[in-house]
Amino acid sequence: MKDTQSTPDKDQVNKLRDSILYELKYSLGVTLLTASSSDVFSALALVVRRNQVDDYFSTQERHYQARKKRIYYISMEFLIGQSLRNNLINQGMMEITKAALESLGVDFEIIVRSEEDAALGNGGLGRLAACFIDSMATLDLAGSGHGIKYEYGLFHQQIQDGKQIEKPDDWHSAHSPWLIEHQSQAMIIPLYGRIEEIKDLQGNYNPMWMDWKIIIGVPHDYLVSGYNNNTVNSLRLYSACASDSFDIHIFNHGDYLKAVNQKIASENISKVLYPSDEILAGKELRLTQEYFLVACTLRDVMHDFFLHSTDLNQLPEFVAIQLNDTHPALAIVELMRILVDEHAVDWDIAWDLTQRTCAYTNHTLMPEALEKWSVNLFELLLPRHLQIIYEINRRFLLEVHRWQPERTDLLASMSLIEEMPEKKVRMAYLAIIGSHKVNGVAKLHSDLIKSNLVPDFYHLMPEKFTNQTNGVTPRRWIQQANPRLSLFLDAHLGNEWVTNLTLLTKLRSLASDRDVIAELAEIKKFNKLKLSQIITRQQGITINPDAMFDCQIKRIHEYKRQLLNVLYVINLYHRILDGVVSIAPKVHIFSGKAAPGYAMAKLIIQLINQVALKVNNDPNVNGQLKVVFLEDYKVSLAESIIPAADLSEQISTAGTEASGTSNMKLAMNGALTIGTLDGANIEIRDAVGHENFYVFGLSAEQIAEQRSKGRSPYDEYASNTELKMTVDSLISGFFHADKNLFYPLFNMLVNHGDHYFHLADFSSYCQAQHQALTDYNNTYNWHSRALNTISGMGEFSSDRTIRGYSRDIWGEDSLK
Ligand code: 26Q
Repeated sequence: MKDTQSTPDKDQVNKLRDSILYELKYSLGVTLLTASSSDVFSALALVVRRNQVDDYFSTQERHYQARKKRIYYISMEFLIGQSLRNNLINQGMMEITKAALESLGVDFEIIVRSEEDAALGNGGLGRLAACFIDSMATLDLAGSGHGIKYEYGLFHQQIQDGKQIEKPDDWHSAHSPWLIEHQSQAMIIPLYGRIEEIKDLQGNYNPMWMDWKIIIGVPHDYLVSGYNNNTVNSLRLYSACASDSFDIHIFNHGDYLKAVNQKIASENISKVLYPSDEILAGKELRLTQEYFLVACTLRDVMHDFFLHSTDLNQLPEFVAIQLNDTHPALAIVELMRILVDEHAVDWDIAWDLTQRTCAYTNHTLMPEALEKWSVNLFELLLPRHLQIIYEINRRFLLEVHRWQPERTDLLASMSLIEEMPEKKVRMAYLAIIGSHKVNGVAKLHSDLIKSNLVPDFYHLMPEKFTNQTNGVTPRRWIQQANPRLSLFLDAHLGNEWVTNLTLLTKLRSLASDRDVIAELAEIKKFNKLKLSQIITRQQGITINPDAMFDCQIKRIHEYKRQLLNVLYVINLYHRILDGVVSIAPKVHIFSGKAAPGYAMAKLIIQLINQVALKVNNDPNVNGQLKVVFLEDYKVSLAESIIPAADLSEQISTAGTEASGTSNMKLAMNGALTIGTLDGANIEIRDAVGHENFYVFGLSAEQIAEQRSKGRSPYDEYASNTELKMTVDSLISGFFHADKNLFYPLFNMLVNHGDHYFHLADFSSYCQAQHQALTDYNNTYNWHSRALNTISGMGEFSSDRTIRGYSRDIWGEDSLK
């Protein structure tokens, strides 16, 4: 069933309608009359999935026959969001479905919106993984995603009295129509236990891992359709359950409660996604999750490989394993264990095969975000893996010594084991030496990996280090999120832009065509109206759709500097009250979640909400300025905000944001950017034209210089009256009766070093903001620049990124 024309074929519509009714009746046990929206959603999703299944089998067969290299993208997070609309688009079923639902008297939009987001990720890293599997299918790569089927995804955020409250996200995965459970492919994963030091018949040291406990991994396939190409790949999500045989042992000894408790403990492994990003929670359960994912995936890898060959020397020809950050870095160790212990491969050969198979993507430069796991924890959980890590390290340090015999300091600084204050395994170092390629996610980031993060590793093995600038899928972020812009692009460029986004450059010739610009302005206006309705529904705030929509939507973090944005808002508010400025109406929109244990980030949310309360209700502001914090940021909400944005806030301290991806989504949808020279902002600015990007702030180099020579935030604060007045109002009782409430923010800025340079960048940020607001008054010019921005964004499709990975990391043949 595929759309071949714009008015869908009647027979096909009828067939689809009958299929929906069939699923309603026989899978869900309801009739159309008694069905809820979510029943209709499920029925439709089951029909769509049935179409995908046929294509899935033929794709797998075709890839197998072609002996394609298989890409295993391992990630602790896949932030999918909703799937129905995306699958309808990629499967070419959109028009037929709309017609079929209409014939049933059902509202298409209501059905599509009733789908719960699959929020199996925190933010950028997880959403990148979701964009990548879309692109791999669209490019017909034999590429699958491998992750955990968390029972609870990222928490729901509620705002009560301005404060973030977390609520569990039970996404009812057991009933998801998209997941196909494969009990019959359940796999056995050993954990805990001890090492028996024994020798084999030849007298060689042959340690045995004994007395382990068993966890069962059950794979679930979520099918991933390529765009309009009949390719269907899979995202395999593993869930953990207890093993019966293991339980029986305890049951037989009569300890029923202990047995049940152990069963619960095993099932806890896939219970919940850890909700922190960039700040680490060194918990045993998290390490167990990481190992569980890796162990399950590698069983699939070996199974698939042996379908092609029994010669393990061919492993790197048939398999590429991509590690999404260090979270799955144990894949390197597990692969070594499988090769050496289970297949008796010689260590050196096994190591060579492992390195040629694995590659590692780094997503962070911040030292506090680098994963390190206590050696004691390893010993308890994975004793054999710890031994293997020690052996990898021993050989590696010999190599370091041969390389720089004089530099004995390197033996400690480059060791996989950190000694002080507690013995820990440095996962990034393990990932680097066990991989043949290490990439950053934007040019600046990849340069900083080499110069700042791991310079010694770079000097020892320079050929390993590469860059793959992130991208996002235009199927979701333009076609699905912004259907009007999508039609506009179809009309002016033809439909090819969807898979060849560089065609957007052709728009440049239209940037002075008044009719075209008016059309684009109309689209933006429509999207802003829709968002205003959502804001009014959620917050009861009325918004002027002609106001400039200034959006900062991302996780709440000090380094992302939502606080800088609020400080500007406070300053603007004071200036409006003082009658210093009369501005074009403006709305500052914020959305994002803070890690539940991150007090400072939560306080920033509270500040935004208190400022919003004050500003929005102040009659003296006269509607010129509004502040909105939209609660429960998630993929589907992003799809509503992004098409409506006029200005995109990308204001992280230079050198801290690895890439950013919302910067790309917003710019492709015609927002101009205000931003620092950080992450992918630099490349975006070059691509869209410097005149369409409000740059401000210190460069990464200047930040590094100031960090090393020392600065005085107190002097910055005290010597700038505007800044002082703004920062002082945090503790004046102006925004909250409790003067002490925001003192920690004040204190961090003024007395505790302002680690992220809010104060240093404040003036230059205000100037850039002022310029943007002035420019916004020239409506025609603004929209013409928006068109130029869109036209420059072609290179930020994740299709381009995946082609880059194929060419530079997985081998060109993976694309054929
Ligand atoms: C690690 C160990 C224990 C618990 C949690 C974690 C953890 C979880 C998630 C650590 C980090 C993350 C997420 C990081 C992340 O999203 N990074 C972002 O990746 C994007 C895609 O490359 C970049 O665009 C962003 O710049 C980067 O911040």
